[in-house]
This record gives sequence, C-alpha cells and structure tokens, in this order.
Amino acid sequence: MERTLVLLKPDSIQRGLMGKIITRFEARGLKIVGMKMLKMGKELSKEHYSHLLGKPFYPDLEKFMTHHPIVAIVLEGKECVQVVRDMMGPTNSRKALPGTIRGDFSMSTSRNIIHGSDSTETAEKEVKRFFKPEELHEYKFSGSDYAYAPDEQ
Ligand code: IDP
Ligand code: MG
Repeated sequence: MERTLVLLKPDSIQRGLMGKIITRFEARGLKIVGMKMLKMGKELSKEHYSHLLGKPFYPDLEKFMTHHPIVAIVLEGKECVQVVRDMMGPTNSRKALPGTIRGDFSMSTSRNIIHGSDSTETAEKEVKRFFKPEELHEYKFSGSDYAYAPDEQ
C-alpha cells in the first residue's frame, strides 16, 4: 500500500491546529503508520529542501523549520500521495480552495502549515529520511476495511 510523508510545520503547532489536521486524515480513511514530534536540524533541512537551496527565501525557510518542533507523520492508503496533496492545496495558500488544509488555515506561501510528499518516488525517500523502519507500524486498521471495497484497485 502506498505511503506518504506529512510534516506539520511549526506554524500549525504554534497555532494549535495539529488535532484539526490529523482529524482530517483520519476522517478521510487514511491509516497513520508513524508519528512523532521532532526538531529538524539544519542538515536535515538542507537535504529535505535541496530543490530550494538557491532560492532567496531558503534562509528564512531553514530558520523557520529548524527553530521550533514539527510533527512528522506517515500516512498509508491507496494513491495517498496525490490524495494528501489534494487535501493540502497549492503552495501559495491564498490560491488554495476552501476545504483544503492550506485554504482553510493559512494566508501564506511560506507559513503554509503542512508539507506533503509530491510524488511516489519522493515519498519513499522522505519516509526513510524521517523514520527508522522500527518507527513505522504494521497493524490491522479496521478503517481500511470500510474505506475501500474488498476488491478495489
Ligand atoms: P510544497 O510545500 O507545496 O511542496 P515546495 O515548492 O516544495 O512547495 O516548497 C517547499 C516550501 O518552501 C513551501 O511549502 C514553502 O514553505 C516554501 N516556499 C516555496 N516557495 C516559496 C516562495 O516563493 N516564497 C516563500 N516560501 C516558499
Ligand atoms: Mg514540496
């Protein structure tokens, strides 16, 4: 089953939105297979945001992401990488539709509440970047029995 990495960024924690966001994933029928609070180091930030290292906003992004705790979550479900991206909305929260996480909780491009892997290849790398194998849990989740038909592809 497909997995994706979500990070609840410092603004979601500081603004008391963690529970509201996690509730959305649970309500959608996604299975949480890993979850922890951590502080991102500068090296981890540089690796995670390597595609943005040369951008003028990178120093602010690194400072923001490394000065406060974040919550890392691994979600599992059919096509969950795209499902979660759709639930998040686009990077610029002001362009995000109501009903999306960014569209409901943010007005910003940089303080945009949440990270989600952008492809299945990225997701595999990002899950490994943030979680050791023993921090990911295989367990029977009865929600999955009702989220999909037994033979659903
Ligand atoms: P994504 O989070 O929607 O996948 P990315 O392009 O991967 O967007 O950028 C990662 C993060 O870098 C964004 O979520 C945001 O916090 C920050 N960021 C991206 N573009 C900008 C920008 O133009 N100005 C300020 N911050 C930005
Ligand atoms: Mg991204």
